[in-house]
Amino acid sequence: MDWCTIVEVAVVAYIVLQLVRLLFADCDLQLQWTDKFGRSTGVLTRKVVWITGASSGIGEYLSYELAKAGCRLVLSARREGELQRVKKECLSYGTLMDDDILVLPLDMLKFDLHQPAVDEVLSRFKQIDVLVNNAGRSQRAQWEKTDLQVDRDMLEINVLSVLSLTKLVLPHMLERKEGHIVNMSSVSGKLGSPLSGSYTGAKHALQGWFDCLRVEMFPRNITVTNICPGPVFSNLLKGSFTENSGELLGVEMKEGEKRMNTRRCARLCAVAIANKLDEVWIALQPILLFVYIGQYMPTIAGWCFKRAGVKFMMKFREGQH
Ligand SMILES: NC(=O)c1ccc[n+]([C@@H]2O[C@H](COP(=O)([O-])OP(=O)(O)OC[C@H]3O[C@@H](n4cnc5c(N)ncnc54)[C@H](OP(=O)(O)O)[C@@H]3O)[C@@H](O)[C@H]2O)c1
Ligand SMILES: *[C@@H]1O[C@H](CO)[C@@H](O)[C@H](O)[C@H]1NC(C)=O
Ligand SMILES: *[C@H]1O[C@H](CO)[C@@H](O)[C@H](O)[C@H]1NC(C)=O
Repeated sequence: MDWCTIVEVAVVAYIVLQLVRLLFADCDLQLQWTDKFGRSTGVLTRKVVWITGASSGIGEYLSYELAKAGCRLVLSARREGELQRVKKECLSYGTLMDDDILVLPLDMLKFDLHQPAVDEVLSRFKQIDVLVNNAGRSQRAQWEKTDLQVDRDMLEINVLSVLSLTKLVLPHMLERKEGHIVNMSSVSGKLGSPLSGSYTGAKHALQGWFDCLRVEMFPRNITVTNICPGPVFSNLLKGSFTENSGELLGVEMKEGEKRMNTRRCARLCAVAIANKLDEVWIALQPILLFVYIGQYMPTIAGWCFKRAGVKFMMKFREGQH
């Protein structure tokens, strides 16, 4: 065999190996590698992490992962009782003292309360190392029936409230010359998800805002991470928007549905944060494959998704395959 053939065989073997890895993965290949060989979440010990939407779902379980890693935590959401429950569970791991966890009720839609909240965190801990913008609401609605007010409300909660809080925390991070902003985007921030027009639009917007921020902040030692989960068990569908303004979807996710386990998703989020990755995708197959095809072969993906149709796509989103 000459050198050319050896190189060709090596390249083909490498591609096949990556494809096989991908077929069995529940997250993008960089994150999968980092989970096994990257820095442990222990590097986050004693860091001050502020999580919005910590009373339920991904935010709740991320709080548990970070408590195990010994992070000092600020837990925010609207329901104080639920936040106290999460705090109790965090304390049960024995890594934190009562003083290390601040329960800070905050309605993200009350923009004028953002500055007092930031002040309270800083007066308590003197620093904010990581802000996790996780609070958010999803949607099920037909595009043409969606009230414009729903689009407005979606932008308020999933984009503008996040921008507002981030802008108030950034000056502190810039002053310290270190900091980490984490955005909970979605697979819908990468692909057009049928029956979630306003949600998909809002997550795409967030993605654009943060991709820009990342480049501006790099020389100033501030990291920006976008996390894009696919379907994960949580209470997301209970509080989702519909087509009509002011209405809640009120759907419970059921156990038999094919969605990622919340704990696993939170674990991968923690790895992404500890290793300061720019963007991660966390999803079961075949959604993960859809994201890869959408990113690397957009023309082929566009052709396929249109023809697959709404019903077919929704089967995967609702975990009914
Ligand atoms: N689960 C999935 O399949 C999935 C997939 C992709 C992306 N995501 C994203 O992950 C994030 C977390 O969602 P989840 O699935 O964990 O849903 P979840 O269980 O419904 O949690 C949402 C959290 O956001 C908080 N929240 C909602 N409105 C708020 C407001 N106005 N002010 C303050 N907090 C508010 C809720 O707390 P209170 O009700 O106590 O305020 C709750 O803690 C969202 O950004 C979502 O878009 C989820
Ligand atoms: C950048 O931030 C990291 C922590 O995120 C810190 O350890 C390091 O000292 C900072 N570097 C500079 C130059 O400030
Ligand atoms: C996170 O999302 C907010 C808006 O939702 C955006 O302003 C911000 O730039 C994003 N941050 C990053 C680092 O992507």
